[in-house]
Amino acid sequence: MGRYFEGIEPITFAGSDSNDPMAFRHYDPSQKLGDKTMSDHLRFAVCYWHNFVWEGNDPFGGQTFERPWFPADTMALAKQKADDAFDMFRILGVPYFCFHDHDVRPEGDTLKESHKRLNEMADYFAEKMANGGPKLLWGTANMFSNRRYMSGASTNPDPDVFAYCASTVRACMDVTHRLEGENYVLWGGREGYETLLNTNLGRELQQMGRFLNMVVEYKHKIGYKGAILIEPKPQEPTKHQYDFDVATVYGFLKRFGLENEVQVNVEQGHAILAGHSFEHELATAHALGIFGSIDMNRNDYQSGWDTDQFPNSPSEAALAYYEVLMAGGFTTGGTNFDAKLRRQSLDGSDLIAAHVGGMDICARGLKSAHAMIADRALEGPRDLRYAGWETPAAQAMLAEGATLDGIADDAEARGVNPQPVSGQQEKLENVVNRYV
Ligand code: XUL
Ligand code: CO
Repeated sequence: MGRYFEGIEPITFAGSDSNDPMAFRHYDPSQKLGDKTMSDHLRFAVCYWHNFVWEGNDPFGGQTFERPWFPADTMALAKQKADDAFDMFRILGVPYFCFHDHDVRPEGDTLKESHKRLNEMADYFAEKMANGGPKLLWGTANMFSNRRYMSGASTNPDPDVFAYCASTVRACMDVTHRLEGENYVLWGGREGYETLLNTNLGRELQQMGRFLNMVVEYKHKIGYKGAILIEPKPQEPTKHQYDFDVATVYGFLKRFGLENEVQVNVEQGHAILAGHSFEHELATAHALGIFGSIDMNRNDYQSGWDTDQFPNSPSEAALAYYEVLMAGGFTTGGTNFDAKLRRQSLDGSDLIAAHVGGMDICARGLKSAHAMIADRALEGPRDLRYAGWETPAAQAMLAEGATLDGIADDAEARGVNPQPVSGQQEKLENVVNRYV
């Protein structure tokens, strides 16, 4: 049987004048920005699930895509799917990929059989990865699709589901470790509730905290050096998810003593669902010291759903990479496209073109962000805005030993009478637009 992407040539950089839809106009992997190449800054990853598992269904209709490996319910079809997936990774030239256990192997009748199949697929991947294939950005477990998880994974009222999850996460962490995955992600798609009427919220949070502590202990036990990442999302599939947003996750980590062990994988679409901007979530993660990685897929602003679309806004990408660079750039993290086609985009070439456009938008955003930082275009005005705080007298107000009484007495003695200063928002928006 022929390969699915047969006839599609590897994508190359053609420069910004090119009108070839199958070429990069901005993403020049070896071009240096500062001391790193674009490829090292962006660390692109392609996700397995939306590209090779999702069949094009929506709440009102079923499969629209036809792929030669569907339904991938045998190991032979799972391997055919892997062959085509790695062809796509090679065509795009991405350095990383990501997968859930459920994406890559058909589920077995027992836990043990499922894990055996997962390990067989990991062997298959290992061979391809050793032969020039991409590396693993992160591995994860799908603990949300099967009906056993309908009432939660670690937060389930049934302790046997908690135990089932322990076995599943152990198997997925082992495989991620073996494939030298740089991160292990936990997205709590069912860790929340549909209605408080049947939910003991306090108990469920305790279960989730205990579970995450055991995940971290296991990481250290097996000597896994990658990062553990939580992926916040406020709702969908459940009405309310406990990992609502970055700030909520930070509070949860603090409560369970995990703020130095676990970071966040921030997804643009999830930020939008939470009523935030992507840059808000990234700046919060940076400020709290838990920035890890990003899922670079936007939402439609009108639908209110998690539409997982490829990024296409240069200014949104610029503001996102601005925050990524301000956080010091990626270490173990990267730019994962947790993005899917629209269900009318039927062809293999649609899959490639979608990633080409997404990678180009990110590269364009990165270039703008890098230039804004190099020129201190925002940092200069920002420093001036806070300059008053750099004086010894102002710093003393924040130091240990300062009291409300002392500061109040001093303010009254000096007769302080602060005069408002312009925030210059429009001028700064104009500055950003110059770089975009
Ligand atoms: C769901 C989502 C997941 C995670 C991995 O909204 O983003 O695909 O990225 O489980
Ligand atoms: Co995601």
